[in-house]
Amino acid sequence: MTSSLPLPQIAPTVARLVAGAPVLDIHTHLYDPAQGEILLWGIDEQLTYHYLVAEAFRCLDLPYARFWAMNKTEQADLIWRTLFVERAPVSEATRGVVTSLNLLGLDVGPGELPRIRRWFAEQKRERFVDLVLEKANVRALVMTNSPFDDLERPGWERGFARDSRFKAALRIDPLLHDWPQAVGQLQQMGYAVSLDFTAQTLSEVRRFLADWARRLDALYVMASLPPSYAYPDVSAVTTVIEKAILPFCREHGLPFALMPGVKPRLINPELRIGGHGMGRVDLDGYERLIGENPDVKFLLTVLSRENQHQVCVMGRKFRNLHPFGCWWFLNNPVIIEDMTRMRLEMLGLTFTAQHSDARVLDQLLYKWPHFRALGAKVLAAKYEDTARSGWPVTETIIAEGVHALLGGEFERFLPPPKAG
Ligand code: HDL
Ligand code: ZN
Repeated sequence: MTSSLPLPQIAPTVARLVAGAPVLDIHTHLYDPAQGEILLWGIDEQLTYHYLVAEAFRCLDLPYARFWAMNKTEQADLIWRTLFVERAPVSEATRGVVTSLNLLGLDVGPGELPRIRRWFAEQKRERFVDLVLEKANVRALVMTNSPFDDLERPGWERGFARDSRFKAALRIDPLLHDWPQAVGQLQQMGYAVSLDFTAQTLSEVRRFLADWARRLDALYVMASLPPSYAYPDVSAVTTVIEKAILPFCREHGLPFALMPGVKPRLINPELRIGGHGMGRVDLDGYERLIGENPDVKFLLTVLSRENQHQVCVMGRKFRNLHPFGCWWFLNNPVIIEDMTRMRLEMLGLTFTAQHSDARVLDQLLYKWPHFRALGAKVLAAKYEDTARSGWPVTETIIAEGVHALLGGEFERFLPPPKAG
């Protein structure tokens, strides 16, 4: 064991260890390179990320339809001009583009877009995947894989050689958000389901979950939920959770990842996938759901800042609950610092501090560096507090804590895989 560090050595040691720690990124919208074009990468995909589209429209009188009629390059040009040339990239998402380009060693400035595009045009996707994962120091990541996605499903049905760095998660939102639509798709996939929740329908939904969890080798089952959902109610959501998802998770030993707080209907449909809103959640129902199923493991990330303290209290009550990440509208420095410090002070090292939610591969080159700087700052303060209280803080202790927060605790939380 290394000797305890003098107080002034703690912050630099934390900074070095956080900067150098390989990350397991437990929630992304990236895809295995073998899945082809749905794995997004490159400057034009970065610039047309829905966060930036939404921010650009704040500065434009352009009719939305005119923007959507443009091709990807034209959209990216407009966003670059609007958010990077006519204004400084101060927001988290615009600053992220700068960070990622800088980490790739590219000169960044208002007039640099043509040269940046030429650099990307020379890159090969497979090599770029290795380059980004290496520079971002991401040892593995978890995708968001939906059998209900007509673009993604055929590749899984054909099968492909997996890249072991790209783990899978079974995303099943339509089962909860739009049961009639899900029934139609399940029937087309060969499952004998009907709109009524008969014993056969529920058994067939469980078979669907088992088939796809096996096909994906999924680490967990995942769904987002509206702020209005309050377990238990008389809706289809509760029936599907209680009669299909929980029995499946219990039988197959997979965690159920809950993501409450997203409004199901777009609050501005003109922005397309950038049009979602958020709301504060009544977490009391989730306390019941998690507390009444101690033999099921739950991952939880909630979209509203106002909910974060209660999530920490829930984490203290239920050992089958693993809070994770600073999700979506929370992924901003001012909130990340607050959430991470509160979690450390209430949960110790028993949570996953961040996930990238990256949709474009290049985003790993900003979401992780931005978090590492903040995480190091907060973690150093906590280890200094521990040292001031008299505990011998060593480099080994810090390295173990950093590993826990960046994927190690998630791996410890995952139940051992069950046969079959
Ligand atoms: O539901 C989710 O997983 C969210 O992360 C959405 O995909 C959202 O559009 C997003 O990309 N957030 O970062
Ligand atoms: Zn996501």
